[in-house]
Formats: sequence, structure tokens, C-alpha cells
Amino acid sequence: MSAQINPGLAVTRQLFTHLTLATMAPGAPDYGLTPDAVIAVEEGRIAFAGPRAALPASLANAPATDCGGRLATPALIDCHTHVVFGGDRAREFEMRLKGATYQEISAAGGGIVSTVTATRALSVDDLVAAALPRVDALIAEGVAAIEIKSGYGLTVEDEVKMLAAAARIGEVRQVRVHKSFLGAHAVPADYAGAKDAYIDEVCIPALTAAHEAGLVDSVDGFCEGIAFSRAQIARVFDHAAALGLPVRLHAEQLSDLGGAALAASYGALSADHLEYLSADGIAAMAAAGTVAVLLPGAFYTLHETRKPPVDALREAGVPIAVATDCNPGTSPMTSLLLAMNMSATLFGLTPEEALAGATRNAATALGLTDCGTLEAGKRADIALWNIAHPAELTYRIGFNPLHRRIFGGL
Ligand code: DI6
Ligand code: FE
Repeated sequence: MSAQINPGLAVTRQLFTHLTLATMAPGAPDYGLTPDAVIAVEEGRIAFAGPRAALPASLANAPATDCGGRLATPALIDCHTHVVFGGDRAREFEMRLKGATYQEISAAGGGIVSTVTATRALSVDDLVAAALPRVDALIAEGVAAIEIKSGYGLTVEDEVKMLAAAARIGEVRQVRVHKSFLGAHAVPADYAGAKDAYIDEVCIPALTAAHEAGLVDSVDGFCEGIAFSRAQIARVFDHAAALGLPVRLHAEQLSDLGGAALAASYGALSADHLEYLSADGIAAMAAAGTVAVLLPGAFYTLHETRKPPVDALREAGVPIAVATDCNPGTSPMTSLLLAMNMSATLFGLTPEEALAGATRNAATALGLTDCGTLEAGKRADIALWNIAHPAELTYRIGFNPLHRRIFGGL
């Protein structure tokens, strides 16, 4: 009697033919562009991706899908989002355009506090329902993995609830979800003026509870004058380290507090925003292998003028990723393609860097080693596009040329 391993997991093999590939493999020049190419998929993973003439004979006799000469890239990865939240801030946007100050908006019940109130009022099911149209917009652009943060609950119960909603999204949609605990995002009204007490009494217990529930893949924070200091973030990161969890940080968005260097000292997966990043911060990130995640949607929405130091990051060899930062206050954006366009037009990334930033380097920012390029052994997470050259993905504004997204070979 033969033992059946993995009953229900069919040994499927399939070919995608008549393709141009942008493999985005590390070190491959010019996007890893490969004309007249095929991809062979076995059990949800890429068995071969390359020139048709080099396809091993052992893989040649599989059912084939003719892709009509289309361009294949790795499926996209949005490595920084706050896509789970209640309510919206459209009225606040209106007030700001009419000249209202942040204080006036806060006094009228707006700002981040209004999102916290709206998020606390929703159940897990309600939060999932609110987030799905945003997630679906990302998936429709070929996104196969998405990072989702907590940070609008700010109580133990509500932070856990947000991460439970994030996890549920990965069950009801064909998308991989990386869950980041962001208890140190803002100070809730009942802890106004008592940030240290909030860290000790809410943030760290919430992290423990969320971790015990299996809901934390990494630990994030917001290091900024309006949020938390280096010392406060360090306390959260010490707790993350004790739990064996990797960290990432919102750093140097509005001022230079040395957050990126702090994050790098914990071996952070990423430091994000970085408009005010210093030379020391760059050196620390380069030494730690910390990815620089650029968020042009927030830069654009806030009318910022100080740009992240892209040339210096490049020179130092820091990997650069690009993400939507989808959130109701500073980046109400559900298009990773638009974030790629903005990263080029506003920050000076090349279209190739923008695509690497939404594929290979975004995977690194999430600690994922099994996706982000079209290479043998990786998951078959592939985007097929109705375009001739990958530069078009970054060049176009508000146009979605996705033909089909392949997720784990399906
Ligand atoms: N940086 C930001 O700009 C946002 N969060 C963060 O960490 C603001 C989020 C909001 O206003 O809702
Ligand atoms: Fe953010």
C-alpha cells in the first residue's frame, strides 16, 4: 500500500507560453527582460522561467496556456498599508482644502482620532467588509501579497480585532497578508500627555495578546514628535525582540529623530517614509540590510517638499521599495501602480527601480524569500499585462493594464 502524502494536493504541471518576461531577478540587467519565453509551473511553484528554447524536455509536455505575447512580471506586493480601518476622512479633506487648520479639524472631531473612534465601533466582520473594496482594488492591479497594520484600535481588544480582520482578509481573498502590529501609532485621547503609560499599559500588553493569538508577523511603530520617541519605540522593539518578532518603523517622515538608525540596530526589515533620513541613518540601514520603503502617496497628500534621499540610498546599496501607505488620513490611495508612477515623478526612481520596489524589494521588506521575482523555486505569483514593455507600468497614470493575475499557479 502506498502512503498518500498531501491528499487533495494535485500534482499539477502547466505551461504559460508566448511571453516576454521581466524576471526582476537580482543582478539581471534591464528588468531581466526575456523575449520568446515560457514559464513552467509545478504544484504552485515556478519550475522554469526563461527562453522557450531552454525549456527542459521533462517540463515540455504539460497543458499550455498561450499568453499571446504578453508581458509577465512577478505579481506585485504592497509592503506598507493601513487598509483595515473604519469610516473615512473625506470631510476633513474638504475642510483642509477650505483652509481649516489641523487644530480646527481635531476640535471638530476629525484627524486620526476620528478613525480610531470609527474603527473601535466596528466588529471584525464590519472591518473586513470595509477593507475588501480597497483590497480588491489592489488585487485587480496584480497584487498578490499585502502588508496590513493595526494602529487604529489603541486598546488591547481593538488592536487584536484589527489584526484578526487582517488575517480574515487572507482567508476570504486569494492574497497573502503580512500582519504588522502598530500599537505605537498614535496616543489615544484617554492617554493624552501620558505616552509612556500608554506604551506600558496598552501597547505592550496588546502586542503580547496579539502575538499569543498568532496575529503578528512583525512589529511597527511611528517615531515622530506627534507620535512616539526613540526611547518609547525602543521599549516596544525590546518586547518584539523578546517574542522573536522582526520590526519595521515609520521613521523620518516629518523630522529626523534618528528612527531609521534605531530600527536598523534591531535588524529591522524596513524603515518607511524617510524624507528626513540622515547620512547616519542611511549607513545604519545599509549595514543592517534594512529596506527603505518610500511612500509617495503620503508625500503628495501632505504637500510635502522634502524628498527622501534617493541618490544616497542608491549609492549606499540600500534596497528601495515602494508602497501605497493606504490610510484614510495621509494616503487614501488604493493603486500601487500610481504609487510607482509617483515614486518616479516625485522622487526620481527609474521605472525599473519602481517595479523592483513593488516586487523583489517589497518581498524583502516583508521577510518573504519565496516571491518577488520570476525564478525557479519561487511561488507562481505572476502578473500578465497588456503592455509591451515594463516601463509602461510606471509611465501610465490611472491606467490598469492587467490581463490576469496568477496566484500560486491558479
Ligand atoms: N504616518 C502617517 O502619515 C499616518 N500614519 C503614519 O504612521 C497618518 C495616519 C492617519 O492620519 O490616519
Ligand atoms: Fe503608514
